Amino acid sequence: AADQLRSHLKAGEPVELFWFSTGSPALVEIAAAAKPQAIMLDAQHGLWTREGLEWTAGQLEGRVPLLIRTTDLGAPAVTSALDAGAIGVLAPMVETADQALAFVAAARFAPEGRRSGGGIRPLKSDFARYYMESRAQTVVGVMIETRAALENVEQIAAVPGLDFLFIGTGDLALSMGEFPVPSPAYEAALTHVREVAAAAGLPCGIFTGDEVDARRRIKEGFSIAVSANDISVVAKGFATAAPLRDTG
Ligand code: 3PY
Ligand code: MG
Repeated sequence: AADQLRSHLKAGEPVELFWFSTGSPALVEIAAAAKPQAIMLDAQHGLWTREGLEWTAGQLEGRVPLLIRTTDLGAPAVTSALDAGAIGVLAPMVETADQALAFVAAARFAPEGRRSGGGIRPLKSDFARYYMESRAQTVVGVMIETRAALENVEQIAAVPGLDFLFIGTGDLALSMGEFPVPSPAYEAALTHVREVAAAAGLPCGIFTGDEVDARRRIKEGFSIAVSANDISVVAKGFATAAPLRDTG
């Protein structure tokens, strides 16, 4: 599953993600039956505990590639995500090349980086094999979602060992003063990030709210988009049950 995701990204083929914030391994299990191309657990804003990451990664192992958006840029956040069994990590709020460089180093074992070896899942059978596979397959992305990141996006995209950029549309709009009603300057910024990524040979992802939005962005040339997130799907599902109460 892991090598598939990496080769999709390398070939510039689109990847549609399911995104999870509620911290529920059960919801992920239900959603995985729909066979998404990859799953993202949001440890930054979501309710994921370390055990939740661990159990969820366990049930997806070998079936669906798992990515984790880390709580922050620190090495402990990266370590707990990858030790749990994620095959890739996404860094929130990266604003400089130095931050991206440190994040990549935390996610990759030596000689490429300085990731610490350990964790229940990596050690459970054959750590030598895990080490080799991780070096070949781990994917590392950073989010471009502030004004400062936009200013530094060329330097960030040039960081060695980076596999993709990913635009946080909500935070970017907030940071640019383009929320809640974005102007053409905001759309131009999205295009600019995508073009900078392409020039650096990197795929560019973007946060989207649903399948329609995801397809539209992929048509524009984005490589990764979010076709469903658990909060919206569950809210929409329950909303359809509400009118029944009015008929009684
Ligand atoms: C954003 O839109 O800012 C994100 O980080 C995606 O949740
Ligand atoms: Mg964000």
